[in-house]
Amino acid sequence: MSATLEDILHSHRTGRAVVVGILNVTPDSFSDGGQFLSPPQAVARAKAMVAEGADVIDVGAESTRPGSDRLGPAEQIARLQDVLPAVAGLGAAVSIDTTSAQVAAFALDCGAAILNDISAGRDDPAMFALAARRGAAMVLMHMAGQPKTMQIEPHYDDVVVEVRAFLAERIAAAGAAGVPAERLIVDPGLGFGKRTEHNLALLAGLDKLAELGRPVMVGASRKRFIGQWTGASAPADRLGGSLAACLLARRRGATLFRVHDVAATVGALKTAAAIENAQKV
Ligand code: HH2
Repeated sequence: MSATLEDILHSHRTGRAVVVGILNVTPDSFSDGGQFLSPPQAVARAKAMVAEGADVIDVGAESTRPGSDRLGPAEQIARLQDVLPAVAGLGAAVSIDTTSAQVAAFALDCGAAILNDISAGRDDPAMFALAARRGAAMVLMHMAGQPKTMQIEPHYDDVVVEVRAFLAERIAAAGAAGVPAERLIVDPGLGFGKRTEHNLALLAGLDKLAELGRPVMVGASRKRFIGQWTGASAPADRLGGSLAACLLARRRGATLFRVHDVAATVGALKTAAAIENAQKV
């Protein structure tokens, strides 16, 4: 059974693992660009991920890979309009990966329940007001800079302390705009203005982000740093590292896992849970 929105928003208390399947309706995403740009392919992909056990389908129409240019709301909506209504009818919660309140409002009208904003409400001042008005849940992600330039010499004195302070400040900003903390999920934004050592420190320090009292989402899936130890240059070859990151993130308190490989992730999480809950015999 897919998790309900309330299950998702309570997952940090119950420990329920929530698998978020990525649906990139884009020609240029770093891992699967162009594979799901046509609406029938996108909807088929969403159906397959739900059958594999995804609790949430995170739909995005704009790639935010390092070096990417931003895409306007009208272009995003054009890519989404024949996809979102069908995906919203599949039984999993739908999240919209956008920083535009106009795109987010369109997605909510189509049945989405979660706004996944990689700018944490900074790109578009109307985003928090929309979430407040419509009672939507929201993912607040940390990003240093903008996708175009974020990988040029990222620097932190203490990445875990700084990301945590940023997320705390954004939770407060959301609250001031009328979005209650109970509707929020936080995300360290792996790969968004971070070098490998920053990504590793954040994965190792997720318990410090969990102390914010909100569910923590982690998106390590197939990212470049994941290929570093195996030499896997093709994103699709980074499954082993993606699963390792996911299981260790869970150990440190993350409960939402944003992934490309849903079946493998569900299997890994279930196996790890069985081992952790093993009885003495
Ligand atoms: N990563 C990407 C996009 N959106 N949202 C959250 N909350 N957390 C993430 O880590 C995250 C995200 C990048 O991955 P992907 O969507 O596969 O690639 P692209 O941006 O090239 O479409």
